[in-house]
Amino acid sequence: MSRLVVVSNRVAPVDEGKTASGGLAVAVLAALKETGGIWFGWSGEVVEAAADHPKLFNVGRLTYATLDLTAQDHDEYYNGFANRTLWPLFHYRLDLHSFTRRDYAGYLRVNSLFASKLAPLLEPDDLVWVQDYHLVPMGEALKRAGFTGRLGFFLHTPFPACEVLRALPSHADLVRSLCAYDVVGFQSHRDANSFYSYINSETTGTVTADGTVSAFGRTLRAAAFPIGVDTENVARMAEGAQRSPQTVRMQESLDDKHLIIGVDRLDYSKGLVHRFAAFERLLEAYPENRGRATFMQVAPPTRTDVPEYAEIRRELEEAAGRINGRFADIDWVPIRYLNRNVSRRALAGFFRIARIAVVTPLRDGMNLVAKEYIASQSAKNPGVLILSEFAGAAEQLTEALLVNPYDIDEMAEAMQSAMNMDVSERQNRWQAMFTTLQETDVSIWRSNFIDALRAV
Ligand code: GDG
Repeated sequence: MSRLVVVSNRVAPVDEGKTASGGLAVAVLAALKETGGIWFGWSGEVVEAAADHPKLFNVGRLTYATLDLTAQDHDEYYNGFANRTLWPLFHYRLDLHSFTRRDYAGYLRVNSLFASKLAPLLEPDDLVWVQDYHLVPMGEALKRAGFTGRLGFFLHTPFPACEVLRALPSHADLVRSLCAYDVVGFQSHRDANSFYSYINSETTGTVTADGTVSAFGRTLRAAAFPIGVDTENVARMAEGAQRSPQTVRMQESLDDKHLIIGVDRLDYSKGLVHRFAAFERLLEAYPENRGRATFMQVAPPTRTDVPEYAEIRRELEEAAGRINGRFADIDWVPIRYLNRNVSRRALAGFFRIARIAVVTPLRDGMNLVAKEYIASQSAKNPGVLILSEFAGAAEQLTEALLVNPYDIDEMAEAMQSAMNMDVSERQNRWQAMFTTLQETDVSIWRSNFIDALRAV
């Protein structure tokens, strides 16, 4: 069987026996262990002078290969073009999107550097699977470095509508380099359709009904491959975690109030400011919820070198302080705002006891928190998911209370109906979504993509 080679911006080596933390890491590791292979990417280290060769580290049949970045590469490729140009653009934030030729050159340079260091490790029969927006030009660069085997790419973020993408000065190069892959996967049909419409309107290429794209002298398959979670595993962890000391402590501290939970990396795409405003509106418009609902937002900081992230953090601290100042009572604080990471097991326990999860990004590729929350519920007394229609997950989890996150009143109304929803409606909605998650879990995502690549 062909080896699998996964390329991602970050590689998080884990010793055998320990569990990987994130959804992607779990999915990728399982696949790599099955076929043997390489996981290649940035080590996470910023150094003065980068080494000539990747650091190699073997665990069984799997090799981790990592490169360090210089401060200039990190600044231009990662903080610059990836996180200040592509990330806001792909999340429809033209107001936050900035473009400089310097950052763009850094992005292309690091992609070429990665390709030149990976190419000598490859065999012609390998399946190379590149992950995410940091590495769009990697496939083309690998071809330039002499690799002739099969190349796949998966985009974890949304793919924006054509008119939004056109704001990127190098949009034509970006799409041309996507077309260098043999299989390109998107999170949702909406994203795949945005890609097709770009091909149809901005190039001389064509798209057939089954997603075969012919453009720039290449033929490739582009389609939706919605990522999932390890449903059974999350469900088992949540069931076990409900008796853990942290969950018990949380339950006791709630003092019979309903828990409303939000869990997101601290990122402006996640709609946190709007969400806080909606909770405030709930307390204003439906005062019976004062002293009856506690909203806990877990938001570990990320990308702290990027100024827009410091700004969103400031805005949220201000909102939490103001809302708590306005409504708190001697025995109840409306918002618990945790600006730090919580262990996976503790999160699973909190999901299990939360009556409502609010997952209301302004845009999101998929959103795994929505899926983890559903997987964590008990069948007898499940909670309610409030989900943004602009998360990729909304295409699958249609039985959630779907909301427009820009409509604060609508979100407050959804919280109010979730607070009062009877158990049979909660069970019906949950059962339908749990079945969807079982049918589309992360192992299915991974095997669908790899099968498509193998079939090339
Ligand atoms: C990108 C796309 C797409 C969060 N806080 C803590 C914590 N988390 C975990 C969650 C979940 C993961 O991080 C976040 O995944 P999301 O899907 O919600 O969002 P992104 O990080 O933006 O991921 C997204 C995803 O890639 C996969 O393709 O769905 O659209 O933006 O697993 O539980 N985990 C722990 N402590 C925390 O405090 N342990």
